[in-house]
Amino acid sequence: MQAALAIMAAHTVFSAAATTTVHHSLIFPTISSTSSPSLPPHSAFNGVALKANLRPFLSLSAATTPKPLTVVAATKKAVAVLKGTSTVEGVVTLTQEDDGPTTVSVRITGLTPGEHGFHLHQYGDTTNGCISTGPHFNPNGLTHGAPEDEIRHAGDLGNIVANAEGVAEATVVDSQIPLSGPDSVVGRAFVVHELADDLGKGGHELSLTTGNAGGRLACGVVGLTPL
Ligand SMILES: [Cu+2]
Ligand SMILES: [Zn+2]
Repeated sequence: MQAALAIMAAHTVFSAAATTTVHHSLIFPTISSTSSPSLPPHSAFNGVALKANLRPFLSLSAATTPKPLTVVAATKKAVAVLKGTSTVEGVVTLTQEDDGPTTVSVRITGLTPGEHGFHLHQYGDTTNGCISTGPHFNPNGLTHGAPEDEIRHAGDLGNIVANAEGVAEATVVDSQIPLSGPDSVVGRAFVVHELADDLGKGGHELSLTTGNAGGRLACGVVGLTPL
């Protein structure tokens, strides 16, 4: 406490010299009521109050930094509910053990029989329908490909196949779509397309960006779910 007061006092001098503090007194109007009579008058003290408030916050976040590193070794689970403007809809669940591959279980109904491109797109933003989910999730800046290709978007999960009833069920295991870390797909979106994804090999002008998979039938944002 003595040390903290000493630091505050030190900042008092600095702040009083360096800043005008009209805004501070508006932001922290209650702080000055706790001021000790020995501290300088309002304008200088309120500058200190701002810094004194920031310091504990910063040291708190520094103290908690190691914690996520230990929590990483665990099962993670997420889900996406896909909807669109048509009757196409579905549910996608994702599970990942530790830093292993992610298992994606897909069930989508209302499709035309046959292949449909299936991707993770960059944004979990559906404010303008599936269009606002942006391009394929591509953290490494590569061109479009098949899931088994070395050169692919992380979001390239290939095709799912609908049966005669329009139901597509699949289980995909992929190592480029983790549920935590800098390339986490939580908060991004799955999209199922009108047409087959040509996996970058169709020779169409869109083959190397979208696989020429046509319109976006349904999409859903990936969110965390209980284990
Ligand atoms: Cu797509
Ligand atoms: Zn792609």
